[in-house]
Amino acid sequence: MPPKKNNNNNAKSGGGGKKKGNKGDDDFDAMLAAAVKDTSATAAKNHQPSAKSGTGGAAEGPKHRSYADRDPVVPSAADHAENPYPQVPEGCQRQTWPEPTIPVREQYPKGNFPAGLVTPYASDPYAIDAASATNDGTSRYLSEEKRALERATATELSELREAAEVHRQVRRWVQSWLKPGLPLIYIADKIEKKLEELIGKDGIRRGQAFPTGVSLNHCAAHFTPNCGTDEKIVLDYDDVMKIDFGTQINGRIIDCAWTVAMNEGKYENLLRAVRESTYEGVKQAGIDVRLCDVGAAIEEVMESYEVEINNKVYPVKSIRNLTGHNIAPYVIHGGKSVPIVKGGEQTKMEEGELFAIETFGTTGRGYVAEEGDCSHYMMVPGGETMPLRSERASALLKHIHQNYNTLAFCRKWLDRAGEDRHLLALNQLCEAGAVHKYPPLCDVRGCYTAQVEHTILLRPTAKEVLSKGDDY
Ligand SMILES: [Co+2]
Repeated sequence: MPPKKNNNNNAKSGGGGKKKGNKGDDDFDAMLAAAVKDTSATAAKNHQPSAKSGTGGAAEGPKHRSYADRDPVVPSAADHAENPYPQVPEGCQRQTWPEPTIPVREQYPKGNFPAGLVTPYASDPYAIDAASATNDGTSRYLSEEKRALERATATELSELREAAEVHRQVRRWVQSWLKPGLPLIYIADKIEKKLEELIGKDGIRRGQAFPTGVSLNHCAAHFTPNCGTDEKIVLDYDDVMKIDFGTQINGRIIDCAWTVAMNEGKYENLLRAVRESTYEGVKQAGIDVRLCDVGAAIEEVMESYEVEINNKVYPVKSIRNLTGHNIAPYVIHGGKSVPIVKGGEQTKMEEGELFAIETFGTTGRGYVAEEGDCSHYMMVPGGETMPLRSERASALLKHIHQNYNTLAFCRKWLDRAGEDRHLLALNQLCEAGAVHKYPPLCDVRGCYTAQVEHTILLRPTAKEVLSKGDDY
């Protein structure tokens, strides 16, 4: 999920949201901790199981029923011949196939979740000081001090790895049944339901980190169907769809996305361009690396591609007003942007930071604007304390605070939770500044956009590409 687009058409990020200084961060952490505490108290009460599709009865529960509930249960077994999930260590349970059914934490009862791709830093600024100085990027790994720091963040790392494993398993399953003709809302519902099952949904402690993006073609990001007319949109054979969903455990977020084209051959070079550009960004990222240098390297790879669609050759361009970003606890966009073109900020990446490295390629003009009805929203930190005149708006804000806090949410989720007819109140919350809207971000009509995104952790001793799988 990319940050809110910056309105300037150049890459220089104007975004004022520069929070520095640890005091503010500490206050914010305390606030979040308090929020988590009171949410969990009400979580059991608020948790409604989805409505059963009973025959003809006046069913209780949410009016907008999830499409995912209408599917028959698929029998599954861990030793299924085509099971793509990895074998697991002794004492763990292998995931089932053709449908994953075991919550990931039950698979790994000792908490030994699989690591992502761990790579040494390409250049190690501390290598010269280290006793074992070898400038091959391994000295951080050998440093006692750095290894001690790792132990201090073991819980965070374990939560991130579990969230990443849920992402890998959900997406691997999605890839097995995606086909043209499926309504986008059905795809999003199925992803969300499976995610909740595998992560062990628990209020805002465990669950989805933001709405499931299923943006098509010229739309690059921030589209998910609203209930109503959007339910009619189906995936076409010739569509290019960005599937962008996030998982989170105790606010530790995995933000990871890929692009699907049923007519894969037609868009092969566009898909390859974003994949290779993101890999380049991941490769460049590191402690003390300047964000502008990552952007320049990404753009160079992106621009080395062209794609021929319907007998016309298009250069692939980076979308210059979309970026990657750092991630803070319960906050998807932590304040730093990772550009995907040259000319960005000189700010450096720092030890311990979590980054979403995402690149967007396009056959269009190379920048996006807001277009169409909004589905994505997010409460601003502290937004729950804003005074409001309307009672309906106050009640909605309370619901948002309890169920999403500062995580992004979508209108469909409000409907399903019984908060239907919310649009007026939601708009009032936006006008009051308690909630921000994130409308679909689109390049010019008729063009195609693609995205690949991974979440990486700049660990003291090594860089870990947490969300890396054998698919991408
Ligand atoms: Co993102």
